Amino acid sequence: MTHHDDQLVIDVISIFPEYLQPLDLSLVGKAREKDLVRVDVHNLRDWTTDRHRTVDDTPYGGGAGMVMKPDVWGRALDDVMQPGSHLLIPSPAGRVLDQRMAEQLAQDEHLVIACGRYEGIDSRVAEHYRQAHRVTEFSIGDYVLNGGESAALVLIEAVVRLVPQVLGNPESIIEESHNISGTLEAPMYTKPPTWRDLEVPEVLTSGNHGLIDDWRREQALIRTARVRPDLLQKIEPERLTKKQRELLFRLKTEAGQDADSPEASRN
Ligand code: JF8
Repeated sequence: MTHHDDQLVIDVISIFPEYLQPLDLSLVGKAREKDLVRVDVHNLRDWTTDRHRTVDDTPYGGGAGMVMKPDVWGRALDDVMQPGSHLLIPSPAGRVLDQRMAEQLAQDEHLVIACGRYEGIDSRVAEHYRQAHRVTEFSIGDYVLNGGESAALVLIEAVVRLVPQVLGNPESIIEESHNISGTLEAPMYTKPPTWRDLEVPEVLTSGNHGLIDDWRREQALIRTARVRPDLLQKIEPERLTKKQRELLFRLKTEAGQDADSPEASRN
């Protein structure tokens, strides 16, 4: 298959390449079939040199668990990294992945994701590649995983859906960027209009798109205040209507008082 200069290329290196099989499916799988993105998964053990294909060793300074050997990672990365490559290392100590970071990564030409296991990769690997490349340690959230593979899956899905032409339906992208007011989305409903005695909010069946738009913006703000009061502070009031700005001000005042109330974990 041919390679274009504009195509995003993602190389993933892992001792569990089978863990990345979901990348053959769904949105990412289709983007790969259409050659909108190239994703190559490599087995780190291909770069071992000993009979047992060893990738780990005991930590200097002692402690529980094992650390991944820098020499094996060095051979793998020397083969895979190109002059403009961006090296990404999943780590619980990394910068937390957010939409802004995904948007920036979607602009890159070559991402290399180094998935560690055990207690992680010898710290000199990141230090070494930082001398000639961009190196970003990233986390997908404040909880403990056993390795970087699931974080790589999350990052790849977040990035690949932003590559032009991948999301066949540009309306949903426009709708999202429309929603960079920074709120969560309003609740959504489909048919039937009554389900187990629960009704769809009447405004949504009114056909009045002005009213529907207002209602959704209001619900989005209320929901954000309830579930993610931390996001309220990041909303840009310039992007809101006068009515929304007034609601935001009220919600902020209330959130300031009980951001930790049981209400905050409801919905
Ligand atoms: C790991 C390698 C992670 N949000 C996150 N929690 N834990 C991890 C993570 C990443 C890499 C390794 N253990 C060994 C945990 C991310 N990203």
